[in-house]
Amino acid sequence: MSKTALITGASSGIGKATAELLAKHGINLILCGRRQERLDALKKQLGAVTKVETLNFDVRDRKGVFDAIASLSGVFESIDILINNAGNAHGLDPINEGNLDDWDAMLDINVKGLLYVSKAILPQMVERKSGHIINIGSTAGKEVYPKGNVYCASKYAVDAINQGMRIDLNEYGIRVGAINPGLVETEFSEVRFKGDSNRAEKVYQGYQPLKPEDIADIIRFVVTRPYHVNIADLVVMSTAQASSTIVKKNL
Ligand code: NDP
Ligand code: 8X3
Repeated sequence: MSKTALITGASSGIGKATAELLAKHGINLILCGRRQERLDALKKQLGAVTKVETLNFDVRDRKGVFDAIASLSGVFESIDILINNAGNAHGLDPINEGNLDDWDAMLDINVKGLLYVSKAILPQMVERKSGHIINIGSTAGKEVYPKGNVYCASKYAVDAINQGMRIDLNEYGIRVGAINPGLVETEFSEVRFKGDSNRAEKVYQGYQPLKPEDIADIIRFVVTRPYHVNIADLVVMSTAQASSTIVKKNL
């Protein structure tokens, strides 16, 4: 029987590329995000290949998260794979100049949102004693970089939650692992720099960054391993990148 995966942040970047690839593997998809028109377009595109449902909620909205997940029925009710991907950086400022709304957004979305979605889905996985959770962390959750402060803190939190989930869910046979990408060219920098496209483009100029499809391919690898194999924590960077701050240009 086909598995069902719920992907948060499926309207763009890594989440969208993952949906496109998992569809080719016949995995039923629950695509989540706030931009319904994008989710609808993706559903139309992938609906010919696999079964697709969309859920529109802001991961910050605790009730919205639980109501949306409770509304699922049929093949979408039982979720085998949860991909906690929704998230962004907001701003890039020294901590003394940080914007409080940016800090709230990053902690509420990247940390609390991931927890809300997980809490809404975990009871069914625990009940069935099966499931696979993939948390999208970041190299920013492994190494703090200048002005990264609160975004890095949110991704260090994802690292801790990933470890905590794996420990607490071990007795239920639920697989938990994180994928921690370096620089991936998506809408991430557009969001970080609040629509300043010039500044966003510069982040990915002069070297070959990762593509969202590269991360999707790793997620595909992770979810297609035999049950006894759990990829617990994986860091992946562009060959041009050696650390958060060392990127070889014109490689
Ligand atoms: P994108 O900006 O392309 O995608 C972000 C996704 O998150 C969108 O689908 C967006 O959907 C969703 N999202 C954002 N805020 C919310 C919210 N409040 N509620 C629900 N959904 C939300 O960025 P990426 O694909 O690059 O980012 C995906 C993940 O990868 C993030 O967790 C990011 O931190 C992580 N990452 C990214 C890296 C990069 O260099 N790009 C590197 C390392 C990690 P919508 O706006 O429709 O709600
Ligand atoms: C995204 C990668 O280096 O921009 O998590 O923080 S970075």
